[in-house]
Amino acid sequence: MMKKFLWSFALSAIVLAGCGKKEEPPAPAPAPVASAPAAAPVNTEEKVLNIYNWADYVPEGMIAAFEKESGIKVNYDTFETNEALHAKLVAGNSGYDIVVPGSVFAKPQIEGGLLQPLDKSKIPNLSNLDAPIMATLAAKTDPDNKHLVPWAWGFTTVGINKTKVAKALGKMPMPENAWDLVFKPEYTSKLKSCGIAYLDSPTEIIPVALHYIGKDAYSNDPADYKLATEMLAKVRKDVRIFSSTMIDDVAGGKACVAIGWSGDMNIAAARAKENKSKDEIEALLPSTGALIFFDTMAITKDAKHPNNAHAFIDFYLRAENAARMSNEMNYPTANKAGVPLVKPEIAGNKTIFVEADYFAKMIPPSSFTNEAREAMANAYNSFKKGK
Ligand code: N2P
Repeated sequence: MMKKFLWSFALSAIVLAGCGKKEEPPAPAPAPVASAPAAAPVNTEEKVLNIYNWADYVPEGMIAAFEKESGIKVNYDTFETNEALHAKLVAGNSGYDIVVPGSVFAKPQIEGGLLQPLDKSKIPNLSNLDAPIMATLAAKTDPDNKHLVPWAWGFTTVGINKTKVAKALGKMPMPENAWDLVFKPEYTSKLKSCGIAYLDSPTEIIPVALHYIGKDAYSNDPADYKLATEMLAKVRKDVRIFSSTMIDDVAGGKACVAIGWSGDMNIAAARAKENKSKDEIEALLPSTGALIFFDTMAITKDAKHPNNAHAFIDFYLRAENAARMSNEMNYPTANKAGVPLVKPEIAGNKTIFVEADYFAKMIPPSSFTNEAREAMANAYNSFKKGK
């Protein structure tokens, strides 16, 4: 009888831990020695979690569901660029527990000690992640996958309002390489009438410009930056918006062509439909390839709520939550267990989950040295100013 009771107690403790619940098993009976026994670790953190993520990246209700189940109050803030997040982390005391840098920035952040290693024993759902993706992340960015857990991946590409672009181009056919629409004066001079928008971030635009002129998107060579800047200068007068609200700008008709993110362009397409617009919006797959990005969750080195952070990471890694992200935000998940739960129309959308043939053409993320980041910021700022 006693034996059976103990067994079921142990099992329920394991099950509770697996559910990410906060209950702790009662302390074991004191051992018959004079010194006090070591206390079982207790989560003494206040029930708060501060998250800083990209805008338009979390399905509606997901944070509320976590709060309800865990009793942890989440403060959820958003940013628009890797630069904005990076500046906060470098300054220190950001107040955030979980941040979601692109892997290109996460690497220097790990090396700079801005992120803390994960306690993997608190994240059993790590086993849901796609092993080849994790191996790539380990090889290129985060040795032994110590710090980073994928939120989503996607790519930077050209998005268009097909209807408006066709009108603005008139007799001119669509180019074979969609990057021409945003970088080639023959096209930009026509499309400026319906609005060209670029993401407002050096590390989004300069790598794409480098790729367009046939250079390494993550080049460290100042001569390459000079060439990219010269190319960009030719289209500067045609660019109307440097956007940090790209979904609205494209869905609302302020821009007909954009350098934007794949999922956001798909969200814009869906939003335009909801708004009963007759215009058709589309993310394109440029013939020379688009730039892949990987956004990763990490815990800041000075996080005040690391236990709560681990609990949230494990919650997000449940197959059904990962699938909801893909279904609602239009970004592919790196959660293998979640993939079968993705709706067929999302899984089958070639501009969300790209096909193997196109994937092979895409430019994988690398990382920026501090010097390269600085060179990009300079190149971008002079481009933006038009000088
Ligand atoms: C947020 C998309 C972020 C993608 N909607 C760029 N890392």
